[in-house]
Amino acid sequence: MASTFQGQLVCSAESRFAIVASRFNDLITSRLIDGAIETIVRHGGDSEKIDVVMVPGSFEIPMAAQRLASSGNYAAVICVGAVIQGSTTHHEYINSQVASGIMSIARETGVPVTFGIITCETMEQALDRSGGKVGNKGTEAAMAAIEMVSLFGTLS
Ligand code: INI
Repeated sequence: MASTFQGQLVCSAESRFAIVASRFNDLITSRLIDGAIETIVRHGGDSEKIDVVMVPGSFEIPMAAQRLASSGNYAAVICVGAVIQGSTTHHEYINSQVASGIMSIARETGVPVTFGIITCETMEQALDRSGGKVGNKGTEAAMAAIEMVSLFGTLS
């Protein structure tokens, strides 16, 4: 009989979470931060145990996430940002570094580090994905963090 392991969307009030957020496009990232906090609290977390760490832009998110994940102080690190395509290829450099940076940190530290970065073409698409008609990437990233913390709890 196979054993199946999966996390629950329940978090302990003892768990400490970090949210790393970019100030760039803060109209969007403030909505992602709100979504992430609301989700943690709705699933049993304590708002007093959530630290929000602001960085200048999405490019800087992995640097702060690395520091937080390796501190040993957090059950998970939730990254939120918004990279909106401009008239240059600047966004492509940011996107590739941020996605692979976040995955490397999670692998190196063993701490769940989740990806709540909106990558899109227009501000309208970003609004849709930050609490508008296509959901909220901050909420999604917080749910993934809660589930991974719970899953790792069952595997250790
Ligand atoms: N940072 C973002 O978070 N989103 C963007 O859309 C963006 N664009 O398009 O320029 C952006 N740029 C800043 C970048 O993340 C760094 O902060 C900057 O390059 C300094 O390292």
